Amino acid sequence: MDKPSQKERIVYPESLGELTEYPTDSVVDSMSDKTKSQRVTMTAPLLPFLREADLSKTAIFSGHGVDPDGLSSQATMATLVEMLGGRAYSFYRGSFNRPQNITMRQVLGLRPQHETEFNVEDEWSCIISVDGPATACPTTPDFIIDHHEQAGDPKIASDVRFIGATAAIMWEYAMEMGVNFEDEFGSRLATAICIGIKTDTKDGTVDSASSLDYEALAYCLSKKDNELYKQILNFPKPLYYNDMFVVGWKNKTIEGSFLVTGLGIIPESRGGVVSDIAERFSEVDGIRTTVVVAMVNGSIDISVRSTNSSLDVNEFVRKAFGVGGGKIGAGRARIPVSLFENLPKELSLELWDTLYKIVKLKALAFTGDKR
Ligand SMILES: [Mn+2]
Repeated sequence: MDKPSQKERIVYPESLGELTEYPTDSVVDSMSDKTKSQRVTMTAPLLPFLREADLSKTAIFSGHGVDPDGLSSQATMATLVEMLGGRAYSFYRGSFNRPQNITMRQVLGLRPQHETEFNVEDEWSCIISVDGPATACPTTPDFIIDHHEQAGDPKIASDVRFIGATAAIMWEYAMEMGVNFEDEFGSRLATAICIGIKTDTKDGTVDSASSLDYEALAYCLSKKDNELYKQILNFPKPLYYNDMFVVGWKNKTIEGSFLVTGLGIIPESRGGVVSDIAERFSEVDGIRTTVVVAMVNGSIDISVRSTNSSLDVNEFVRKAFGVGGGKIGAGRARIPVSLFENLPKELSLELWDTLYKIVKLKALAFTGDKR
């Protein structure tokens, strides 16, 4: 199949003109019934291209870190690739440093490899990016299926819709391909998709959640393996979680509705706790924005959570810390400083003290007028 034109690459209903994004529910609601039915027939627009592509050795990449939406999107895409006669290999970035992701991997038998295992020299026939910035792929992907805004075009075609979860888009492809969700394999896949959509849409509460998210979630809930699902939802919380909560709570500084705290020096394998604590502390009565900082493997890791709708978290993170970014309500900055690695303990602790003071100062200075 010839490379599709730019117009084919960007998916939108004809009637909406040059919209480059998939209609969100508010747009869909304002459409006439005729337009709505056009939208319904426009499912899985990349399937014809995938059918034509050489999928014999396909690499599937996802986001900067490991998360349930990325894992389930990769698992669904891998299933489609195999159904189309190809072989799929999934690669993750970052690390499995969250206990729920570790449980999900184990319970569902997922086997993604770290991106360092990917060798561009191996003859890959196809590269697919799902649920993450495609520009982070080691090479320009052939296909992009995503709900994140993308900075560049793929080689062949993309399907980017600004909805709650990539897993919901992938579910649509799976339905179109006739994936059997009734057998053991299918119910495991449905379980993965459930966790992906639940997590990214925060149980349907994020503003970007769309009817496709709800439809996919409802369907997959009815097909899931309930035992596995419960195991993942009720994942065992490691002991260090409570230790870290205590450390974070003891170290906190509250100014107005801002809470800033530091967790000290922690290993990469526990790095996921930083954003979990930010999330938990921002639920405290009277607190609207939480900044949690830790030194994780020689990097300064800062996580921000906010329920303050007047605070632009992306702007806050960039202005306060000079790097990183965010989306509505959540942000992160990770400042790698190789100089800080493998220091004698005493020096590490001194360094941590100073760094924490600096982060606190910057965070509170910027937010002084927005308490
Ligand atoms: Mn996602």
